[in-house]
Amino acid sequence: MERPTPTAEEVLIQVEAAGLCRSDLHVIDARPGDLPYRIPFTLGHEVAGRVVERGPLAVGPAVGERVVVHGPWGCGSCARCAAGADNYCDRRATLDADRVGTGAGLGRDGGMADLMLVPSGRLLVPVGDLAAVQAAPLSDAGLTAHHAVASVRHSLDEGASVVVLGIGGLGHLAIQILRATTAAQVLAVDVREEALALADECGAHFGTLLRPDTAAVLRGRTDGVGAVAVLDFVGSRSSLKLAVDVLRAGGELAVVGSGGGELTVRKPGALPPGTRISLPFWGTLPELEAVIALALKDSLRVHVEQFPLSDAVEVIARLRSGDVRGRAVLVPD
Ligand code: FEH
Ligand code: ZN
Ligand code: ZN
Repeated sequence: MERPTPTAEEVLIQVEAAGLCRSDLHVIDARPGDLPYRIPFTLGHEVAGRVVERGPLAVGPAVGERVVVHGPWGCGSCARCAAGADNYCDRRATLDADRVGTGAGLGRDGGMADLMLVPSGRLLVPVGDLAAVQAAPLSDAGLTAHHAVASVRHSLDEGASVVVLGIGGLGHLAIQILRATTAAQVLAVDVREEALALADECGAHFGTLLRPDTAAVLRGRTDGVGAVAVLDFVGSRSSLKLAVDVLRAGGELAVVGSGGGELTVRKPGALPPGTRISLPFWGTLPELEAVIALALKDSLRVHVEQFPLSDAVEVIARLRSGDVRGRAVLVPD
């Protein structure tokens, strides 16, 4: 690729690490035209690096600063973007219609590369001496997990129990964020023994495999009342059914995973009375700053499997087959 030249407010960063996300698989597998992106473009929406050149109108970190990129790129001027909530940009539909891309590695050239152009320095967060392979996953996996916890935090009073479904790149960080910022009892569920071992390392109070009696097992850990919140990082038919079966009345379900599952919302119906459902997406710039701050005070550690960028195709295959523990991160050769 040609070396990009930053103009106006743009900033060029030397990529030091780019995380691989399940959403990358959805982008790769999408039928032409399914996504609002012009192809080809470079993947990588979970990026850390160093500022190497700034356009004449650039703001934010200076040349030489090590940063992480806020990956959802909105219009930059609506009320949501002005507050750093590009993930909920008010003009998303227009941006999609114009096929200008929704962010780094999502219709715009991303960080599975040596260099990457960022539209504005406002999208960069300094990471101090945090290792790049730790910082990069925090910009998506960490930020999305933090945003999901924030969506249910108001329910997490003393004695509350939270179920975390899916202990992968996001789930293992959600466990750590819950333990670092709430007093909730954290109950972890996955289909792989090694994921439960990771849950335990991250501080889950209890972990169990997904089985026919898992709902009863989890209710048993809540004195029968159920979990006041469920964070579903899988989003499959079976994970959503388990969520409904373990939710306490008046509880919160945050569906983060894009596993293709569906829920019927009807009264009367299967959902407990008072259930609140959210579909949190990525996170805001202020939340990314909070996530980096948690990591800098050693309250958040990403379990990383690091690979050279040149092995990207093989690593994508490993992620697809469930053969990645924690988060896969690619480092330019
Ligand atoms: C990115 C783009 C589209 C859908 C979902 C995602 C998430 O990976 C962002 O956290
Ligand atoms: Zn992602
Ligand atoms: Zn906007």
